[in-house]
Amino acid sequence: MTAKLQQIASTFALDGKILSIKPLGDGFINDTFIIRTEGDAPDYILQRKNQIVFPDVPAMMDNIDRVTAHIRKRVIADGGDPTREVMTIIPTHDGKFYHIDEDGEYWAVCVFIDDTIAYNAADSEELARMGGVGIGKFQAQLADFNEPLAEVIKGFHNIKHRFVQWDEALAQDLAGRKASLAKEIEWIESRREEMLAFWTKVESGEIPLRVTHNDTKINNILFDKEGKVLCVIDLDTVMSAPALNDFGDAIRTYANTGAEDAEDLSTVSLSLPMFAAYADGYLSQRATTLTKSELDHLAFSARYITFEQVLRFLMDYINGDTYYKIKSPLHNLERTHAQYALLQSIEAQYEAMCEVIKTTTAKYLA
Ligand code: GN1
Ligand code: MG
Repeated sequence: MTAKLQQIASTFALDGKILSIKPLGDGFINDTFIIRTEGDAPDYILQRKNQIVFPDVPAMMDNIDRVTAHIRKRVIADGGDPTREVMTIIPTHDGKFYHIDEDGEYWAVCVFIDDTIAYNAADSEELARMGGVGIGKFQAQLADFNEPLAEVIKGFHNIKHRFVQWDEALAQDLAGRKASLAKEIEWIESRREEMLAFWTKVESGEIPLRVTHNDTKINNILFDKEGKVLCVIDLDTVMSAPALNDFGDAIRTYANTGAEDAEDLSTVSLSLPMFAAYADGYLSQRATTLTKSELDHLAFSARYITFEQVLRFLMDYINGDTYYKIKSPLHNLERTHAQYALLQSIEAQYEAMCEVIKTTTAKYLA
């Protein structure tokens, strides 16, 4: 543990003496450490927030503070365990939810919830179903949260905004890679119209805004030993957005038979049984609340979010790898290809996915 990390950690109001601080996990955005403490005191997660991605960390932490306070009340009212079923963020000694170090870097701390499992991939339909229940419940807990939330990342899942960034990236061609990417660029361009057409339904209000997580990939959820969702973590991107984002982004990970960055593309496809299992769990919590238009676009949301992810990985490659952390020079291009293989598999099974949503919705509306 470096003296610097120790000094940063000590600005937060932690219980117990710090034993060690070590790197944890492999997030694409922030740097994450685990603080182990002595005796009965909880352990903690310390994160250096990525300022390129999150330009207003105080506003982000304020979102998280208010949203977790709201969920905590609901958990208590339902007789749950507020120390385990919602994230607890820890203030500094002077009462802020972030610390700025001498280099101008932002840090935040939350309690580490032990005896939980985080998965990088769903390994059974039961787990996928439980994941769907968890995100459905999370959205339900926030259904009556009516305060405005800061837009921590401008146009995060707004494809119209993503195309503005995309056009700019192509025009600038910062890394000089555009010429070698004709095929991949066509993947994006050929779907531009249908994706923008969907966004007009959000703009018109046909698809409502709700409080959503916006990054529901499977490793952002803590499961208990029985396979039930205990707590939804990584709340950095909680914002007002279409609820569909959370469904689509979950399908992108739970129902992918391969890895997000698989090099062997034959391993990548959408598993219809996993899709059906997640949809069943999610709709068990949400079918009676979502509008008809939302329900009608659930299957499409998997195409939408996966397409957006292809665009974002490719755009980062075109920009010279400035957003996502990469493990090798071609990593963003490999991610692009692997997510595109998933998108093609989703498109090929789209009618069957729509059928699944129809029958599952009918089951819960009956
Ligand atoms: C990032 O923070 P993390 O690693 O859970 C990204 C998501 C992407 C995901 C791709 C703030 O998620 O939007 O879908 O990588 N988060 C942000 O795996 O950009
Ligand atoms: Mg994460």
